Amino acid sequence: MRLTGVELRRIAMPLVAPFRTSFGTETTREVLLLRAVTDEAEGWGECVAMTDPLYSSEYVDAAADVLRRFLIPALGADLTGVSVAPALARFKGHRMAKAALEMAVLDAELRAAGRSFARELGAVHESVPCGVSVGIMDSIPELLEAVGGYLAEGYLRIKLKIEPGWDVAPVRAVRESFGDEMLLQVDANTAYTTADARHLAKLDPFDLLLIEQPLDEEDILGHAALARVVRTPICLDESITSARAAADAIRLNACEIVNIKPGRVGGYLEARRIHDVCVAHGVPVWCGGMLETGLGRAANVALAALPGFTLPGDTSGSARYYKTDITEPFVLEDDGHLTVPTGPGLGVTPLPDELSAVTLSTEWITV
Ligand code: OSB
Ligand code: MG
Repeated sequence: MRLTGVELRRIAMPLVAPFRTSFGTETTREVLLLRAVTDEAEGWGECVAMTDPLYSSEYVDAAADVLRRFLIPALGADLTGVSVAPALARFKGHRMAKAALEMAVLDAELRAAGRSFARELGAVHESVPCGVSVGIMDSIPELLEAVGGYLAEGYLRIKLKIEPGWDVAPVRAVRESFGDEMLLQVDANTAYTTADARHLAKLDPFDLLLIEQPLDEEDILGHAALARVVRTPICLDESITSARAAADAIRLNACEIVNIKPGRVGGYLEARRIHDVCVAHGVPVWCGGMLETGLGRAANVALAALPGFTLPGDTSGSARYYKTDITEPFVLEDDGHLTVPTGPGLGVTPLPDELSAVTLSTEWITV
């Protein structure tokens, strides 16, 4: 396949409600989209880097810069999806930028061949069970109302964002209000230290599925030490930057469960390798999210249909974040599942009017 060039497009999508985590509050999702133009088809990539480097070191302006100056020029005209990562390997880091480029090229290749992401990745399910990530709120009544609303919509698992000062009380309130049957987990986004181990053990009585990334992303041994004090299974998100990092964390007993986010690990192909490593070790995985538009959501839902994804992911419907998506929206079925797209490539395409309504700028990079 011959690559002609790549369009970088900045969009700004207003959120239906502010989304607060331990690292900040989002009201608008700024996204960098890529459109890879080849002689056979066009493909779309979505970069999950956020406006500020608060979740990881990456941020959207840096992703655009590294793509424009280094990554796109390094591709060469003749390529396929699997050739992207090796061509970019000598550039350190910038996994979210690399993932977006690989996604766009892979999408072009699969659209041209009439194959879906799901089939290409090895999906074995036609639909996937969905959870929802619930931000930090100003009060417990407000939280209970939000959780009640999501349960009424059919979400099968609730994830509460936590931080020091918003942990045991909201978890207790949600557990007591909605019962022992509900699948419930928490995500700290690195907000604690090993000195908080005894405090985090106070979450044990609430039968959480997992606690996600309590400590710093580099603190693998700290998570292993914490795992010896808390009974709730530890799941890593930020720390898992590659299949090798996943294998190391598992070997060091730093996690019992892994959150897989393709952007964080450099692409869907590396995400599949993490899935394979985890399956080989008997470690359950689930698909994380980064407030994706319908493009990234389509690919995530395909990934989540692989056999090792045995826990519901943060693969919510489009309406969780956006009143209007840039593709046909993903809508939760009554049973709390999303249908895995089966069309060529991502199986969804941006709607021209919706896309132009949120576009801030475009830039064409010739290869
Ligand atoms: O830690 O999983 C996270 C959103 C942005 C950055 C990091 C995280 C999240 C979420 C929401 O928890 C996931 C989603 O619903 O897309
Ligand atoms: Mg997380």
